[in-house]
Amino acid sequence: MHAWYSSHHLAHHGHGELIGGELLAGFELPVRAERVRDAFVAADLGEVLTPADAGLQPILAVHDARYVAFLQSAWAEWRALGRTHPALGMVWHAGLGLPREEPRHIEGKLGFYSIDAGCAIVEGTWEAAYWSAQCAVAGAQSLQRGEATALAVCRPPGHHAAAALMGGYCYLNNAAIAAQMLLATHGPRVGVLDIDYHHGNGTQAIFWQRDDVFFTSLHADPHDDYPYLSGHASEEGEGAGHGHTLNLPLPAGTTAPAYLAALEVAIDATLQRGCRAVVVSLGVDTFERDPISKFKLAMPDYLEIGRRLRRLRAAGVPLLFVFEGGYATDEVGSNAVNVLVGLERG
Ligand code: SP5
Ligand code: ZN
Repeated sequence: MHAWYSSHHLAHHGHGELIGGELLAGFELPVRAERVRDAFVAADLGEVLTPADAGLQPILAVHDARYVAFLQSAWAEWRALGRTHPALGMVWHAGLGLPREEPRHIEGKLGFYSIDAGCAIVEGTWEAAYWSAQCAVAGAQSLQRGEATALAVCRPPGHHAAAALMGGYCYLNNAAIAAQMLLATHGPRVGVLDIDYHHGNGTQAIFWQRDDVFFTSLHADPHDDYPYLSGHASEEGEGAGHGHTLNLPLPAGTTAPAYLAALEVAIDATLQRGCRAVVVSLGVDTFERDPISKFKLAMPDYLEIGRRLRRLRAAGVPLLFVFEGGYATDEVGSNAVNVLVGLERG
């Protein structure tokens, strides 16, 4: 198996985060992706490769062109105001139900293109987000060449980003970009299995009205945790997409037995829908010592998650793992890679 990694992610750093009303040092740190890459090497699972530049096309197949242009120019526009600190919006559109026109002022744009205050923009944010997406693109291409498994060591993560919205540390939806690509070779239906602790609201929104991508997510009950506004079991997709979204919210304090039972439900549904490739949004913020989460998975549980995923492999379904959340920096690498070890070695 190959892991796709780009050191460009290091350019996205030095920003804080609004936590409980205070601007504090953020949790989404560069060391996270370094740890995942290092653990992949240490586990001797395969080669770490640097993605080629596939350009904007695969990104624009999922994201609005004006949103992408905003991400590219946001830092320069912020700097033009004389500011050198990270850019963070303070004005939210928040569904007034009125017509939406793109603001010209950067303060307006930051809000217009955000679901929350979780996405500060620094000088290297676009560079990092672009290459994070390129890792996912290269991972999708691995599967398109016939490989059974690949890992995209994406950072920043992606599953909270929608077609024209950033949020929750995410700018470009790496998993959605990969799933969209895989439709061309593995259609008519591709799955996204999101096992990050948080609901993959951006991915859900992107595929909400579509029947060609089946989205299923295990996550904290939105009554307990971020993103609060979505992730209920009652959300099943709309129009042609009805029945192609499956949410499995779990309570605070969830441990392996309940988690693995929900994972089996998600795997069953993915097979039942006839998905011919699956993108796994691999967040390991379900870990018991994760600093922002309330699930209680232990290190060996990640091996077991991988073992359970063997059922997809046995059905001939290739798997692309796309790194998402996981903030316990000492264990994030081994937890993420243990999923792959469980899959490969049982
Ligand atoms: C990709 C991903 O995992 N994004 C997560 C975004 C979560 N944003 C909300 C963070 C709230 C942190 N609460 C901290 C409680 C510390 N005790
Ligand atoms: Zn998360």
